[in-house]
Amino acid sequence: MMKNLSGLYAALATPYTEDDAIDANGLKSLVNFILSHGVDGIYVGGSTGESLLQTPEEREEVLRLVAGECRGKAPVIGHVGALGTKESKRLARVCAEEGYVAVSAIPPVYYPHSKKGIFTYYSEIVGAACGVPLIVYNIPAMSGVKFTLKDLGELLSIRNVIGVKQTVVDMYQMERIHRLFPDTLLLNGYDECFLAGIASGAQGAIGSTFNMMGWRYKKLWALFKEGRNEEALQVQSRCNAIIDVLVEAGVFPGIKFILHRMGIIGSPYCRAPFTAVDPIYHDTFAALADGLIEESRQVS
Ligand code: MN9
Repeated sequence: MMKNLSGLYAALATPYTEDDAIDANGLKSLVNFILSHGVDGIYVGGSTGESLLQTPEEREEVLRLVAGECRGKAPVIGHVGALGTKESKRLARVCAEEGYVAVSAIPPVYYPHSKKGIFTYYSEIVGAACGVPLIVYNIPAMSGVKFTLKDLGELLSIRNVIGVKQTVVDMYQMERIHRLFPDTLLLNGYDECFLAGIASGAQGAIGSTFNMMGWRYKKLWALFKEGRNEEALQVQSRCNAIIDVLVEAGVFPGIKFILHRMGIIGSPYCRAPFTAVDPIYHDTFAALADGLIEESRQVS
């Protein structure tokens, strides 16, 4: 059951209109661009989607809009993690109504909760998801919550918790999850570690840079499966040369700047307190965007 959710999912960016509302047209355009270039599905409302900067109503709106656009075309995973269980449960119900194949959640952030509190949060989300399975979003660098292997094992023993979005550079932990919990759907979270992740047992990935160059990861994965590892590494290195600049300039504003320049979304802005890309990066990003749009035409 879990293995059939393996694949590449874009961690969808959320475009906004000039007056800071959810841009429904931008979302549709972005979803269709992504799906026409080799990505299998969409991960909605995660870190890249800036969900924690949106009101609960806006998060619901995005979940519904994207589900509507993907219906009959591609599977969607809905991120429902929030500061409080109540909001997460509400969003999990929305995902169930809208036909999401899975829900996913960061641990509850800001307040330091006991492990028991965190496990109960996940159990309650699963309970609200009406049978839709859950993928734990393990991202200690941003959530501040470090799961040990034992913790992950405990979470995975909750009924209907089927997988982990493993956004951790420690490939030893990736390999151990794969080895010790072989039935787990294990999805790589850092695009710059994609090759290392799939080599360590990940059965797919969720990535922010799949918004703008998903086809490269599809190619990389195919090369890996064929045992052409040096060529796979070359593709990874080409991706990472871009990710290096994104990390320096700010990943999410950088991705949106590029998507805007590619003509896929109508405005490049992220929600405050994110700041716009510093002008010193504009030329570099513009050149990258022009190269990527050209490359995308060759693959579609
Ligand atoms: O969803 C993304 N995680 C975060 C996955 O942004 C926290 C990644 O795709 C990263 O943005 C990317 C750059 O570090 O690997």
